[in-house]
Amino acid sequence: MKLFRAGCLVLLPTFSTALPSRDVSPAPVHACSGPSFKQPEIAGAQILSITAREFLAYSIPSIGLTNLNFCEVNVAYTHPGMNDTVQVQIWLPLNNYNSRFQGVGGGGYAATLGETGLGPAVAEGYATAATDSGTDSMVLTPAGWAFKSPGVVNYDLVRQWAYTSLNELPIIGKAITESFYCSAPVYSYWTGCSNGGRQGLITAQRYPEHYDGILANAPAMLASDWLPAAFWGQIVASSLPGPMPSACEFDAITAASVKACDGLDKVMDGVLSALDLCTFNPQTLVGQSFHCSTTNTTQTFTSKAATIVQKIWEGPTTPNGTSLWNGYSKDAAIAALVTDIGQPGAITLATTWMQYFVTKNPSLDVSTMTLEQFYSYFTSSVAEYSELADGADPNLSPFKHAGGKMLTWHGSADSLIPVENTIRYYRDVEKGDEDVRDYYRFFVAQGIAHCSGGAGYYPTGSFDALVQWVEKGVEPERLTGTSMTGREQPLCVWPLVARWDGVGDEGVAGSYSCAETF
Ligand SMILES: *[C@@H]1O[C@H](CO)[C@@H](O)[C@H](O)[C@H]1NC(C)=O
Ligand SMILES: *[C@@H]1O[C@H](CO)[C@@H](O)[C@H](O)[C@H]1NC(C)=O
Ligand SMILES: *[C@@H]1O[C@H](CO)[C@@H](O)[C@H](O)[C@H]1NC(C)=O
Ligand SMILES: [Ca+2]
Repeated sequence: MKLFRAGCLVLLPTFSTALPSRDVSPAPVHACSGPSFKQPEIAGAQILSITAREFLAYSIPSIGLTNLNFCEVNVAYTHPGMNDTVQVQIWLPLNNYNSRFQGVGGGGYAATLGETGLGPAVAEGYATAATDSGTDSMVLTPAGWAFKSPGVVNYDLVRQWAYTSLNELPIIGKAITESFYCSAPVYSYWTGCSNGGRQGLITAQRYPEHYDGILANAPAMLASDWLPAAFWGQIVASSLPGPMPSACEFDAITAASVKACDGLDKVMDGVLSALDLCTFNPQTLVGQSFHCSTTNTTQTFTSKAATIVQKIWEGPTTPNGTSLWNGYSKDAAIAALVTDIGQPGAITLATTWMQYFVTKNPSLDVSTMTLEQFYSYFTSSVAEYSELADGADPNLSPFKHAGGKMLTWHGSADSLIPVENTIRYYRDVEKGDEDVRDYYRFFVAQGIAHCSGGAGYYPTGSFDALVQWVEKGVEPERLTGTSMTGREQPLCVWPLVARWDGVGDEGVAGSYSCAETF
């Protein structure tokens, strides 16, 4: 350790507080070898091992990355008494380090280690880290870690998954980074979507000092409510006579509602941006025919499908009809909420949530759930897990005072986590601090599905906008979204909307202003 410390002093020039540009970033002075890293210190934890190896000219074909050169460090640790093992993986760029640290998040039940998260960050020169939170990396089920013994929830591990691992991740990640480059990172960022969005938000709420900037997209927060709520369509369907309508029929209803409301935002682009103005009633379709391309047949819209869709848009209610939770938007591809029992997606996440965490009965048959049972599971879920796992504390003042900046975008057409969840949270934050936009800004990505996909406008530059805000003080007023066909529209700071100027090219962001109405 002494030799290493001495090495740092000898090899590094004095570090100024200004951000070094890439070409003057310090070359790594530390060998990529596990035993020589300084052990990070974490309260209540014990390091089990630190291993490291160098990767040269490494490729990640699935995300189109090539020629990555980095030192991979794996830190394993435990919390004595918990019988757990947590893995943190850190990638340290060898030749393009930009003096910044980036924590990356997961999806579903996975906190997520792995190259598709770390790769993009290291490609841009970030020292980057992820954690498995001491759980396995199964996205759709917590079966491997939810219980200590059959039917007994491992709350320690749930808490670790929910937030404590997110305190330890940057402590370890930044310590290893500092040890490698002989200097602490100049700026630190978080990026994540879905569970990664929730991880970012809960970090801002509980550990406000860790990051200068947090990008927390389509956050899977409020899990205690929205996971049971995702089951609502199934409950409605089984309360109505007749077979479950086909996915085709649900898709056709979504397409009809987008078509009916497309022009309310004044731009016929196949994207429903004026969510609040759309009053389309699916009952008006009943009896009309539509073409189902998967079966190449002509089918007729049914009243059952129309009722299910309407109720999914309205959101779940108690047995006496009082609203329990918000619904999904009228452009979300909600077929998956009614037809995919056993398939990847919202229903599987909701099913395993109710089996393992709510009823503690992995063989619970959700297909026979009644409205009364649904209501009882919903209320138990909220009672037991909202404090533990929701990540929806609206008090961000510690983050504000720590000088942090946070951005969230959420696709309006999200059919897994309704955009209304984030709107609900942002409203709550704003209620407590009308100056919230000084440090936390929210954007609706019109027509974007869960984290990506959809006919709408994807904000490719959102992370760069966050960096500009943190490092240069450039407040993001709008993000540029690009569709899969190359059309552009701005995403505006919520609640502003992108208003077309009525004359310019509708496919160019410059033809829009951010306004209160369309
Ligand atoms: C500790 O964890 C291991 C592996 O997960 C398990 O085999 C063992 O039974 C656990 N011990 C206790 C005391 O829970
Ligand atoms: C669909 O069905 C129509 C007539 O029923 C037929 O003419 C057409 O070839 C079919 N298309 C495909 C792709 O099978
Ligand atoms: C409906 O149910 C909710 C929740 O159980 C209860 O708070 C409310 O008072 C009920 N309303 C009526 C009209 O019964
Ligand atoms: Ca439109």
